[in-house]
Amino acid sequence: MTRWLRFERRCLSGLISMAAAGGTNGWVISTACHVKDQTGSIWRKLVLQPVMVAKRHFQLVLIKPSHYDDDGYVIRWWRAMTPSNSLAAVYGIAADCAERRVLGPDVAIDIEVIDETNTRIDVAALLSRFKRHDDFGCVALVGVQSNQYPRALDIARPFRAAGIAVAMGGFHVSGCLSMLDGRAVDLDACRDMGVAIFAGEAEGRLETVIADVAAGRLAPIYNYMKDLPGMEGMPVPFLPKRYIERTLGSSASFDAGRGCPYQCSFCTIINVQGRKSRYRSAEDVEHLVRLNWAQGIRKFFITDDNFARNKEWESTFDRLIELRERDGIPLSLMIQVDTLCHKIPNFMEKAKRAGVNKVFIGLENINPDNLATAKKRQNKITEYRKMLLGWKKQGILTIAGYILGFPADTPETIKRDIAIIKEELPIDLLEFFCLTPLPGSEDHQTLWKNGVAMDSDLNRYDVEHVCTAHSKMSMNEWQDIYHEAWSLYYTPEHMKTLLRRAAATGVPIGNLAKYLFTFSTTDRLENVHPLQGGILRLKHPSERRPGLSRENPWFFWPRFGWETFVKHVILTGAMVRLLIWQTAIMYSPGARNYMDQALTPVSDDKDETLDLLTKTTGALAAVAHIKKIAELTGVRAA
Ligand code: B12
Ligand code: SF4
Repeated sequence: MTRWLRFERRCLSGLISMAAAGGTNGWVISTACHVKDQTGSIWRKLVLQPVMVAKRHFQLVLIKPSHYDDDGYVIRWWRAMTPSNSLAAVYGIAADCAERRVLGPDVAIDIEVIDETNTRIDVAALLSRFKRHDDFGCVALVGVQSNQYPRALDIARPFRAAGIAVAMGGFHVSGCLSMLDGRAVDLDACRDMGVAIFAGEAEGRLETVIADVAAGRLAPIYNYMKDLPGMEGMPVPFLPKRYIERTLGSSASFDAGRGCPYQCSFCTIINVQGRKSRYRSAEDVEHLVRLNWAQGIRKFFITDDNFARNKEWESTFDRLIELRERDGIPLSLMIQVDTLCHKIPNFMEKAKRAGVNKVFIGLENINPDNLATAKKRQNKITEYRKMLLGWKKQGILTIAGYILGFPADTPETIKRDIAIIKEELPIDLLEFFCLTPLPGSEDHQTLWKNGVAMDSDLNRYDVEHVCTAHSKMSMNEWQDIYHEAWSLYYTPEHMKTLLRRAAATGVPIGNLAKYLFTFSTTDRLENVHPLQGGILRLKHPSERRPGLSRENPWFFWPRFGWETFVKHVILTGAMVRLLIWQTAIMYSPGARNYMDQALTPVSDDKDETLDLLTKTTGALAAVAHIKKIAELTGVRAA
């Protein structure tokens, strides 16, 4: 039976749409899609099938693995910092399969979600659950990155030993199949264990995997790398509130698009998700916002690596603006953009109106020679101040990513560059990464083809550990300067300056103080990147990496308790200090008029004398190049 209904802005899910279609008691959606008619109206086409009482329940357990810390313990928190969009994306697709009863009208699909960064995996309970259902179902290891691959295999092991089907997807397997020979790096471990490898994206394909598991014919490999699906009308990322609440601030996530036109050599994304912009429609985005708002969730991390290059950025912002301004949904958004986004007319203004209050910028480095070696020529350091001041004008908090270990970097130049950034660039938060040959990137492929030594432990490919040699620094020097970078940037003096800049530019000062708290303490106290951080680190002796000795609980628990206590005393001190600074700055009489070099409006002549543009040969060349263009065209760079 087919039903059509005009796309209803307020419809929350397929089932509510069906009710609007005139009652569907006894029917479930078999397929659903959006179709536009000649008048531009959008219709939702529903193909219904009769519902039957489920005779069997297929168990689909979605697990997003974490990885091991330097002591070999799984990184897990009471509340993790950020939600997993990979889980939300796969859950959305799985829920759609369940709603459509893809295994037949009398087979239900029960979905369980485990994000290991905030939930301990109870293998015994899961195994007995499978047993209750005659082992009918599978474990899906979701969004597995290279650093999570060893842990993912360790999770798979007991399930495979019990004969449960296991499939794995995500950036490691997809990146390796896209750039390497199909066996590297360590993919044979999956084959040996009988874990199915899924490369590519699950939209439109997950039901094949589920059907194959149900029929007992799960293939060793599903490779869709050459066939990336369109995103319009596809099931949207979604997680029930009980899972979202396990992350700080109860923020949900979605990718409004995938693909990036640039060609940075360290990037895996372009080789996995492609360089063509694929996107969800504004209707899809509205649908997912309403689904979340219906469960009280209004904060979203839009995970597109570069939302500014999403071809539908404007229609997406326009729809979000409508939802916010017309329908009163108090949206709060974080987006990721490039350093040229300020050149897109209306982009920043619409971002503000749509509810963006945090923006992540891939700054990467301030030495043009470094950017050129990484093929990141689109990053123009001469534009950095204009772009950052543009965000400041909107009162939006900026977070910039900074990569350490490019060819021209040494500990001394890194220290100098961090000092220049603090003085001259109006960035709120800076986060550091080590340049890493991630499997799936061009850099990795080049080293791999040339037989250059790289760390064989994938657990360390978390962009925090040094994984290959550098021509100007020893590996130890590089690793040390990575950790030192955090304390060089987050000094008490600079944190006060950042709070003063926030008070002067309308950036929410309380919000900034919260982030300063996390960014200034996580690497130092927890030895992990803030993106992998959270509140209250949890550990269990049984979760130690195989091959490392299991610690005696009589030593383990007292030590763990003491470490936790000491850390929290230090954290309380840091929090109190930030609160005092924040309050003092907020109520100081001249707070709104604070001015420093970084906040000074761009004046091309004066900017030319900044250290940012004079301390490296690359910077001098960039300025000379701009002057030459200005002379030739008679126009100053906008
Ligand atoms: C948002 C994001 C985050 C968020 C959320 C994590 C998440 N995975 O959702 C946060 C901030 C927490 C984060 C942290 C980190 N991240 Co991150 N992150 C991203 C980003 C920008 C988007 C992720 C996303 O939503 N993708 C869209 C989803 C839908 O794609 P997907 O995961 O590939 O899933 C699809 C398919 O693979 C497939 N699929 C996936 N699993 C399965 C399973 C089965 C069974 C099947 C059938 C299909 C299937 O279907 C999905 C839907 O199509 C990616 C880059 C990117 N464009 O993906 C980097 C990326 C994944 N992150 C990366 C890294 C390194 C990290 C950190 C280690 C950094 C750090 N040191 O802190 C941490 C790790 C923390 C953690 N616990 O995951 C790297 C991984 C590189 C690699 N090859 O390993 C990436 C690729 C960025 C990069 N630098 O290249 N990250
Ligand atoms: S801009 Fe970002 S997503 Fe695009 S290629 Fe460069 S690193 Fe990758």
